[in-house]
Amino acid sequence: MLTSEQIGLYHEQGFLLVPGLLEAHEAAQLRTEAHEIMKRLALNHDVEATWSSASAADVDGPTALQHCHDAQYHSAAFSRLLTDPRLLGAASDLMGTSDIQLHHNKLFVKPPGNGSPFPLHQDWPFFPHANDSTTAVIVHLDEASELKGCVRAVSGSHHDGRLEHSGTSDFFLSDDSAREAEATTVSAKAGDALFFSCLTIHGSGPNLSDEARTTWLLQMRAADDYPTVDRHRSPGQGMMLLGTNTGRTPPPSSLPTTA
Ligand SMILES: O=C(O)CCC(=O)C(=O)O
Repeated sequence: MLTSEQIGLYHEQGFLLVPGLLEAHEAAQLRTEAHEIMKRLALNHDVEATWSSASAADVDGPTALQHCHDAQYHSAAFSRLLTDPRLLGAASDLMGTSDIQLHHNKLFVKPPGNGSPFPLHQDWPFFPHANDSTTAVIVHLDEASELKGCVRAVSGSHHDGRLEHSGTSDFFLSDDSAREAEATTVSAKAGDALFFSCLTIHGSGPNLSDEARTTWLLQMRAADDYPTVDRHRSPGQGMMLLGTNTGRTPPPSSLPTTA
């Protein structure tokens, strides 16, 4: 699915933007679904997901971030996306396995003008796994420029291994100021997919534009990896997205609740 150059770049950088993984019209349809889900949810739930540690120096007043976890329980369009062969073909090339499980997925809408930033972090503390195989893909459902608060990532940071994080529900890099200057912005178009490892330092800026930024984020793991802490359960976790189950995942109830 991917070229050897793309796979090599992923291993070098710890992230890879795959342009045009979805057609523009597919991204546009999913964007409409995402915004309709968010409107329905907002009638009944709090959809706010700004990190307690987020601070947006450039925004006057509070920032906002809408989220919806487990999007496949809200629209079948996202069930289909979960097993999209283009997405999983690329994931398989990058993860080096053809047996891939769902960890969780979520929609994010960063509203115009005051969309919340994400502080720099690695993903592993949110769901520690024995082999750190967990890999994310952000599918962009509309354009993500620097002004709209696109992702920023530190190239090569996955080679540093597990770094110390602060926080209890959201985990952010303890020593983020040293890494801020190293982060590069990864702007994307609708339909582009950004893959990154759970060890890659990343975050994103505030949305200062006049349009929402809309993304769907899928977290996957290799089927022969397993959680070491009972943290971040979600419905459908462990579902085979690609290949077959090698049967090692311990039940969450057998795991400690802290690392
Ligand atoms: O989509 C973004 O802006 C960043 C999301 C992110 O860093 C995360 O969910 O771990």
